[in-house]
Amino acid sequence: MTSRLRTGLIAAAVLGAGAVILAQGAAFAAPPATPPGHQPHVPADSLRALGDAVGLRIGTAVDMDALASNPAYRDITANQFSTVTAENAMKWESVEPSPGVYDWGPADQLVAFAQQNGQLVRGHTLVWHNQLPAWLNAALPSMSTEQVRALLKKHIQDEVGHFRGKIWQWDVVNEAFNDDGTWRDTIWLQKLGPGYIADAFRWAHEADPKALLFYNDYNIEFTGPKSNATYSLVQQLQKEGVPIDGVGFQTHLDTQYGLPDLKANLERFAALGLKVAETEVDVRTTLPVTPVEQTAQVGAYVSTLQACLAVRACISYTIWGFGDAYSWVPAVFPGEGAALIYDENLQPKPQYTALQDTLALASGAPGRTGPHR
Ligand code: 9MR
Repeated sequence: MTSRLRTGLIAAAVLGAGAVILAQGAAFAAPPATPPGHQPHVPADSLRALGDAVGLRIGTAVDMDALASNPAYRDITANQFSTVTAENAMKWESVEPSPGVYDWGPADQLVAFAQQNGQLVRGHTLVWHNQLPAWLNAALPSMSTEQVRALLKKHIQDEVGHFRGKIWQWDVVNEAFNDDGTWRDTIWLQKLGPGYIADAFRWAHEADPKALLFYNDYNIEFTGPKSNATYSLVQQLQKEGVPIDGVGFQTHLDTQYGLPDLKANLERFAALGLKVAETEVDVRTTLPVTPVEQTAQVGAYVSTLQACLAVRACISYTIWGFGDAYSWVPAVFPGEGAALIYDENLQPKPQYTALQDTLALASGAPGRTGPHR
């Protein structure tokens, strides 16, 4: 089957599945009146206002340069979203450019912006193999296990401590598995063994006992070895009494690879007593975008949002930026892009309208009334 044909079939399947879920939701009583927005000026048809009505936080990753320089970007960030994630500003290379010298500036600006606009902050990310400072990459290989342990603990506790009380969800550990479910061979695994994950959660919890602590990864939306490995990890952590609160499903999708069985996957993690969240949603396709591909993109946005709406433990739906001009995709997947919900000129695309409609239609869905969790 050609990939184009496959895309079309997927789109049709998604739209069909959507109709079923919406029909189920419509059978339930209308929710109480929408709680007042956090800001008087939030438009009633904004994603955040529509999300408020169904108790779901709608989020975006934020590019701090765009936030500082582009008023339209700033307005959309404030008006459309009720939670924000630092796309890069809280990563280790951003916050500790030289050993022991912290630069909290951009991350603090994001937290201040969020507070001004009644938004909650997802902290991203404390332990990762990417975007480590150059000085750290150079130093790590010759460090002893004890030194690496002490350094990682200090990083986590300094950062979580700096933002104590201001972060809703922390991505404590990011992308620890390979797609086949084996441990990713990171410097943390090499130096500390897999126990670094439990330690990271314990250290983060000590520094901010109220923050929700998440494990976050991609390609765990699909049932399979990676999702199963994550499930086993979480069960093991729970057995050991490690303070883990949730799992973040990044949800970076591509129209040519079909759709994940996300709802079932969210449900099985939720059944462990965890929160779940979609943390980095985007849906890329080959450029230029054909009508069929755009239909598939719309379908994927709708189905990922419906999966979250259908699972009570799913507390936020975050897209990885909103304007195509700022997306990470074209630099990493040459020839692909258009993954977000606003175009290069920050005009809303059909993907945006589809999210609006999906939220509006979800008002009668079970468990989707009342205040945010
Ligand atoms: O969007 C981020 C991009 O600006 C950075 O250059 C890139 C570096 O690896 O990281 C991107 O964000 C990633 C996120 O932190 C973790 N999941 C995958 C995201 C896309 O690569």
